[in-house]
Amino acid sequence: MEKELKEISQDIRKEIALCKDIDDFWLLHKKYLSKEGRLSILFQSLKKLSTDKRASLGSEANRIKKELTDLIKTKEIKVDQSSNLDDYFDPTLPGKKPAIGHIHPLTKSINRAKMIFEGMGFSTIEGPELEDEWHNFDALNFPKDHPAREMQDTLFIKQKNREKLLEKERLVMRTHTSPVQIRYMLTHKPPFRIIVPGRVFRNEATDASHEVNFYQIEGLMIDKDISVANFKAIMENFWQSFYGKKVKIRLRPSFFPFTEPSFEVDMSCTSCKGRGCSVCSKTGWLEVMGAGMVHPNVLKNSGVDPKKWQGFAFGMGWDRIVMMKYSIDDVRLFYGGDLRFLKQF
Ligand code: FA5
Repeated sequence: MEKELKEISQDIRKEIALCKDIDDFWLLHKKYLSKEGRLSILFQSLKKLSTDKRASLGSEANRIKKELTDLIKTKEIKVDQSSNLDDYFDPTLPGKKPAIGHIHPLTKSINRAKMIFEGMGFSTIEGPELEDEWHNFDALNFPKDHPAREMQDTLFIKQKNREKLLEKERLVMRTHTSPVQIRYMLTHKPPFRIIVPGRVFRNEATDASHEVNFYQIEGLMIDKDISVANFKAIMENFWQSFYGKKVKIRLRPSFFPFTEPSFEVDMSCTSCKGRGCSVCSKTGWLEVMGAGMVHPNVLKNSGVDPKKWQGFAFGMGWDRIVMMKYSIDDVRLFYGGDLRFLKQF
């Protein structure tokens, strides 16, 4: 019995070292100190001993039991404090609100524009931001070496022996979404009714209404008998749905190599209510889009017979359209990453 008492004492000490959490200690208690535990069984067998032996062995067994119980308790408290405090979960505390991002105002409003145009039978198409000169200029009837190519402040891509490359090999950051008209017409059969939202790039100085990269939404509608009247009707429908009210616009004759006739659309500046401010360069009007009837050369370059098909195209300066919706007084706010601005949408 003395031997067994010694063994129990050694076993407990070994097993304590392996205890990692409260559950392990609970099992240890059960194994040695509970009613059916090894120590309790040993105490029961003491009864069978002679009075003398029971007295000496009993007091030794009691001493070991106390020592082991204290040891387990001390270790148990240590493990409890070190391992479990961090994991402690108080269900009564109010929860932490997770930080959730939200859609950028330009993307959000592009999604709205897509819905409106899709309701009028337009499909949404995308094209590459890194474009070649042929699609960005030549196919759109920009004369070769003509200053019109420079009118869009092009960002040309550095390439080895660039001057020896063909137009289809020379790369630029697309200056407008119009090249996607060509890509679409070359690969589809008329009639066409598409919009092309996307980012465009220009090498120009920034101010309240000019950015180096900004968004455009291109539109193209080609059919047998489309006229400027159709353009006006589609745009009026769009403005009405997008702004939820009538907006004041004016059409000015203009020039684009890819449309004839061409015009530009100005909108009464909502930032200053037409009185004149930095957004509209003190004119009370902000140019929001270019448009016109698609030039026959552009249709020919895209494999479409201009004798059979005709229609209009437009390119909206999307940032400015959104600025007019929310009376935003600087286009650069869209790209500054200032959460105080972005959280308002
Ligand atoms: C074009 O880009 C033509 N591709 C539009 C077009 C398409 C005309 C189809 C005819 C047919 P423009 O360079 O004017 O045109 O740009 C169109 C619109 O983009 C402008 O009316 C203006 O609202 C916006 N825009 C132009 N430059 C900037 C800029 N730096 N920052 C923000 N918006 C700009």
